[in-house]
Amino acid sequence: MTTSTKIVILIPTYNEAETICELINKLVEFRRLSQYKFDLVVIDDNSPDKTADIVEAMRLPWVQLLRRPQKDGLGAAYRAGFLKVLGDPQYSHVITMDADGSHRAEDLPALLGPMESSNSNKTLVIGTRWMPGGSVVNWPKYRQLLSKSGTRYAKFALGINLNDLTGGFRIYSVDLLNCFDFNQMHATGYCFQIEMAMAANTAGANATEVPITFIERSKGSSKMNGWIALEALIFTSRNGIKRLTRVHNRR
Ligand SMILES: Nc1nc2c(ncn2[C@@H]2O[C@H](COP(=O)(O)OP(=O)(O)OP(=O)(O)O)[C@@H](O)[C@H]2O)c(=O)[nH]1
Ligand SMILES: [Mg+2]
Repeated sequence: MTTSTKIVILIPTYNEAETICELINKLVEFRRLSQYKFDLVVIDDNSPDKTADIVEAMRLPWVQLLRRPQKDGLGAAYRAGFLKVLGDPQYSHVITMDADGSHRAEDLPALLGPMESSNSNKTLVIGTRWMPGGSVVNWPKYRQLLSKSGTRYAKFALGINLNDLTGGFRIYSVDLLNCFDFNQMHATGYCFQIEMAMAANTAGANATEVPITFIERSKGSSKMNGWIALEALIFTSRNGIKRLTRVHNRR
């Protein structure tokens, strides 16, 4: 760890009252033992189940809450979170993770290793389900198929050589994030993760994949729906056609 390494974790929440405490308590424990004294920003879209109040009641000085007025999708929540932390010069790296228990604090050391050893300032570390050592637990077969085929399609169409383009357990260096134009990013659902991977690829990021174990949520409810899957399909196809047209015109 260099003296300039300061990490902030972003966690978007919508109706995660049943899971957020458990995750933050795991992060408390991880932070206690870790050399990294990271901060945490929870970005909540006015969850009716009072997720934000639960976070506030924990009264942890290193945890901030970004309260947003209404549900506006994962992408918009993350963009607001990124804009907030990029305005704070103390941070060098940003970790993103889900609140529903699917991303395990236990996998953080595996992600932090490549961040630490990266010799580029444009660092991306992706927690990957679909590589040797990676796995999913209790995830229905149709979700596995959707995730794997979505990534394969996006990998081919967008020319990104990564094996899990829809997962959100990642580390970005701030130098990499500063290359992105968030005003030009509009994805709403998990398509946002594809959009971020595409932006990282365009910016020439030094990307490393590490295997993670992804656990299907056992509490609360998924925000996944048909529109979210369709959004990812349309986004990938549109940008894939643009890319292939560019490649063709260069020939
Ligand atoms: N602030 C905010 N957070 C959201 C929104 N939609 C989803 N999230 C959060 O984003 C993370 C991922 O959402 P999930 O419901 O787990 O969606 P998913 O991981 O695509 O779907 P599953 O795999 O079925 O769980 C969770 O922490 C959610 O609470 C939203 O509109 N606003
Ligand atoms: Mg989830």
